[in-house]
Amino acid sequence: MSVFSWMTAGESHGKGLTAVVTGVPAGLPLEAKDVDHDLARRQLGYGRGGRMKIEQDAAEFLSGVRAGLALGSPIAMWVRNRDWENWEKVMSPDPDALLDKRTLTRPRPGHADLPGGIKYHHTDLRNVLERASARETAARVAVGGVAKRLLDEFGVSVFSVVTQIGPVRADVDVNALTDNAAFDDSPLRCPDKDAEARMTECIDNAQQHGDTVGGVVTVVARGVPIGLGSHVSWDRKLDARVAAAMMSIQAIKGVSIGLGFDSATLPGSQAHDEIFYENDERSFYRETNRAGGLEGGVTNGMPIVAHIAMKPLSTLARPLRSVDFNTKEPFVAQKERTDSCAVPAAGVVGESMLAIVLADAWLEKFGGDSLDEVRRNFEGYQAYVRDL
Ligand code: EPS
Repeated sequence: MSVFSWMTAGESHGKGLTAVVTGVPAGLPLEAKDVDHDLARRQLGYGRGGRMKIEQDAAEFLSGVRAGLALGSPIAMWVRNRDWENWEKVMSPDPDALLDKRTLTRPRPGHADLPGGIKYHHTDLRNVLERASARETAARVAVGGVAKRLLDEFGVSVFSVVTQIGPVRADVDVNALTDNAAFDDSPLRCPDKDAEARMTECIDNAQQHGDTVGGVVTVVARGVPIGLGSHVSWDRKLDARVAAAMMSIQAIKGVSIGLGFDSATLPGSQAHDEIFYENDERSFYRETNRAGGLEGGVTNGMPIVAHIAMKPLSTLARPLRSVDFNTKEPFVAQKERTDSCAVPAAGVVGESMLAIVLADAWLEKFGGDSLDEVRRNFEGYQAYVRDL
């Protein structure tokens, strides 16, 4: 069971999104701006569609925080959907909601529409779309903001970079990056400007053809101590927990850590990180990071490096073939307003998921009811590691 546990609720065109987080130590400084910064970053990126012009995401704390400090009680956050005003009659919880308007009966290949509709006995597939939508990631980013705030107290930073859009790969030394600042303002959050120009062309081209495009994001956490996660059981292995968290993000189809799939092509002599020792602050250290910061499910003190592959979004302006759910007649899938590329946004969501997994592992190892207690536990352990 997670120490830092959380859940989200909310539909894409409902009133808004709710997130509840438990296990946050009392005394953690927390303000809406800590969360809002990433909510705004998640809305950016070249290739986003009309919806992002409507929304201006901001979180309101409904409980668990007083005078800028966490109380130790469950934290509830609320992110309003501004688009609700356009959907109020259709999405109303009241029995007189307009159920015959804006129905979805032609499932989009790649979305949860068809399997979700069959599983839950829905005939209007909007009932699936509304929760499967990546709108839910705004609530995850709010939770990630809380997790990042905790990690920040201990000098851990989490950031991401777009390394591929469609077939265009960037040349980026991810181990040399230290934060988001250098590229957060660029259209695709990519430090390789030549590649970024070709990436935007790739998105334009897809858009012109009514198509969508995916890509790869690399998410990095720096300042992570040795010893988070564990080798002792499958469900405590931190690499597995990172992979599951990343895979749970809408439209993510692949996750790898460090050299990932490339390590399968290399001899052992080139796939691992040799061990060195200095009798100073560093103690045991590495000069390479092929493992992406994780060995045997345990952090090894190097940055965590996770790559996530996003498929092209499944709502297409020029839709694929499908079958009407009710009449069983062949049709093209339903057209819905959509983004043509949301890879930079997925990077911000990936940061949130990595921060959440790390906050959980952090509290598992150094946990206490108050921030002071967590700090004492952490500092005691760090002193032991330094003295090795
Ligand atoms: C999404 C479809 C689009 C995106 C949405 C995810 O929404 P709409 O159908 O309202 O145009 O904009 O993403 C968000 C709303 C968001 O906040 O990221 C989908 O089908 O997953």
